[in-house]
Amino acid sequence: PFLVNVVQHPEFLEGNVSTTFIDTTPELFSFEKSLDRGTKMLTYIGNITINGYPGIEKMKKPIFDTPPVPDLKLSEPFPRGTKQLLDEKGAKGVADWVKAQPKVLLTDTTFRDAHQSLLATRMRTKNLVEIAEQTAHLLPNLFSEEAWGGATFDTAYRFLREDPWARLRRIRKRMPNILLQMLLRGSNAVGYKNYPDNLIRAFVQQAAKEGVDVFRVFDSLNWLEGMRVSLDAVIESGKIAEGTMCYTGDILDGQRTKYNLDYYKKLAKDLENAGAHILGIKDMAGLLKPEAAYQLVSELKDTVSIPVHLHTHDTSGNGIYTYLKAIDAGVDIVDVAVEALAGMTSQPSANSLYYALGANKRQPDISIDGLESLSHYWEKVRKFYFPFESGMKTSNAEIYKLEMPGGQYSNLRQQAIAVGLGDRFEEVKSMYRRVNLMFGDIVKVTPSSKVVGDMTLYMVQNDLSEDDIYEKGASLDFPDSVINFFMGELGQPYQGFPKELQSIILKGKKPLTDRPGKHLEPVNFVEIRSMLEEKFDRKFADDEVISYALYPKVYTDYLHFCEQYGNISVLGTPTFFYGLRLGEEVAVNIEEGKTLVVKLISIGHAGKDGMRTAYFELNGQPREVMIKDVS
Ligand code: 3PY
Ligand code: ZN
Repeated sequence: PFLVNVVQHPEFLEGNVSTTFIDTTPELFSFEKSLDRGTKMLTYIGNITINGYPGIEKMKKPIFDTPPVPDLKLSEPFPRGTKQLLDEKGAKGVADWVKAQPKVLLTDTTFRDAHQSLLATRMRTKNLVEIAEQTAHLLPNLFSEEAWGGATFDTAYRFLREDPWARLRRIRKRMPNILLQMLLRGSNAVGYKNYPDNLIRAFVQQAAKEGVDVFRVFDSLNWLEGMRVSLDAVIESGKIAEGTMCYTGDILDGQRTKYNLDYYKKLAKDLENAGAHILGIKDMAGLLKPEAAYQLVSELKDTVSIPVHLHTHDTSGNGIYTYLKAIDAGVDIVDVAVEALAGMTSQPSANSLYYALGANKRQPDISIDGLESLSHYWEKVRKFYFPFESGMKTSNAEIYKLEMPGGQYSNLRQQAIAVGLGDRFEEVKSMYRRVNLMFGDIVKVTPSSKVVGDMTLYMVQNDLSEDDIYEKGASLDFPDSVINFFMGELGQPYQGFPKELQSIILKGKKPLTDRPGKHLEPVNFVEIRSMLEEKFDRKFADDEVISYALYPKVYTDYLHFCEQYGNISVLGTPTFFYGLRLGEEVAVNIEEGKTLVVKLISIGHAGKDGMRTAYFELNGQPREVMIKDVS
C-alpha cells in the first residue's frame, strides 16, 4: 500500500519523468516570514547549511573550481545571425533560407534538453545567463539555441525556486542574434495534461512576446489534432512553427509495421498542410538507427517541401553515425550539445560532429575553438550538479529494446528506488516493454511515456502480471494517469486504444473520442489575476497569471517560498545547493551594482524545539537567524 501511495501521490502523478520524486520536502522550507532581503537570504543559506538541499544527501559543501568564462570583448556588436533573418524575412523566409544552405545547420540544446536529460533539469538560470553572451558571440552561425520549454518550466519553480519567464527574458537579452527555440508539448503546453485552448493560445503568445522564435510542437501520441491549436497560435504570432513527429518503433524491423515509412510520410505531409514551417523529427529515445535515418530523411525530403530538422539522443552511442547518415540524406538541421553536456542520454556532441564531418562538404560552419572554450565552462558547471547525475557511465544500446525517452531513462532508476524497487530494476525495464505492448504500442514521450512508467511501477510493486490485469482488473485501483490516458484525456493514439484493456481500466466510464480541449472550460484569466492580486497584495503580470493557470499549486508554492526567502536565484550554485562552510564568505550580487557579502560565522546547537541559531556577518555586520534542524 505504501508503494501504491507513492505512485499515486499527486506530486508524483503531476511531476515529470526527469526529476526525482524525493525532492519534495517543502516542510524544510516552512518558516516564519522574515523581514528584509538580507535576512531572507540568510535564512535560506542557514537552512540549506543545516538541513541540506531537499532531495540530495546532506553533505559538507564540496570545493569547486570557478567555471572559466571565455574571455571575449563583449562590447563588440553581436555578429549577425538567424534572429535578424527572422525579423527581416519572417518565418517562411527563414525556412527558405534554411533549405538553400549547402551545409548542415545546428541547433544547440545545451540550455535545455542536454541538462534536462543529464542533470534532471536542474540547471539554474544563473549558469545559463553567465555564458549566454559568450555563446552568442562564439556560435553566431547556429540555427537556434534551444533554451526553454519541455520540463524546464515547472522544474524551475518546483526545485530551483526561480521564474522560468525571467530565464527566457535574460537569455533573450544576451542572445539577440540567434533564434531561441522551445519545446512545446502541443495541447499539454509545458505540462503533463491537456489544457484549455485559450490557455494554450495565451501561453504561445506570451512566449513569443518574451523571446521564443522557434516552437517545436509535438503531441505525445503524434496526434495532429493535439497540435493544431498550438501550431495555429505560433503561426499567428509570426514565429517559426516546427511541426514535429516523434519517432518510435523501428522502420527497419519488418516485424513491427505499425510505425512504418508510410506512417511517417503521411504525418509529415499532414504537418506541412497544417502550416508547419519546418518539419521536426523528434527521436526522443534515440531509436533512429543510422540506416533508418537515411531512409526516413530521404523519403521525407521527397515528401515535403519544408526543411527537415532532426533531434536525437545519444543513449545508444550511435548518435553521430545516425546524424552522418541523415546528413547524407539531406537533413537540413540537427540537434547537438556542447561536448561537456553531450552524449549518453543527451544530444550527440557538436564537437564530435564537427570532426566527424571533416572533409565533408556539409560540415557545419561552426567554430570548433568556440565550442571547446564553451565546453570548458560547462565541464566545471556540471560538477556543481553532481548529485543529479544519473550514474550512467557508458552508452547503452538496450535503449533500442526499451524505447524510453532520454530523460526518463536516466531517471527511471531514481523513481524505482523512490518507490522501493531499486533492486528490481531489471524487472522494471522488461515490464516497461510489456506495458507498451499492452497499451497497443504507443508513442512514448512526455506525458505518454510517464503513463507507461506509472503503469510499469504499479505492476511491479504490486506483483501483477499482464494476465493479472485482465483477470483481476475489476478490483484494481489503477494509477490516475493510466485512467486518464484510457479516458482519451491525452488524445487518441494511432489506431486507437486496445478495447479490452480500455474497458477494464475505465470500469464502465465512457472515454472521449475527440479533442480533450473541446470539453475544457476556458481559463478565466481576469478571475485568476484578481485572486492572486488580492492574496499576495501586489500586481500580477500576464506571464505570472499564465503560470498560475498552468500550475496552480506549484506556482503558489513558489510564491510562498519567495515571500519567505526572497529571490534566491542570485545565489551562486554551490551556495544554493550546499550552503556555506564555517568561515566561508561569498559575495552575492542581488541586483545591478548591489552586492551583499555573506559570511557564516558559526551554528549553535539545537534547543529542545530543534531550533538552532546561525551566526552570520552580512556586509561586515553580525546577523543571526533561527533555523529549525529537521534531522
Ligand atoms: C519533454 O517533453 O520535456 C521532452 O524533452 C520530451 O522528449
Ligand atoms: Zn529530446
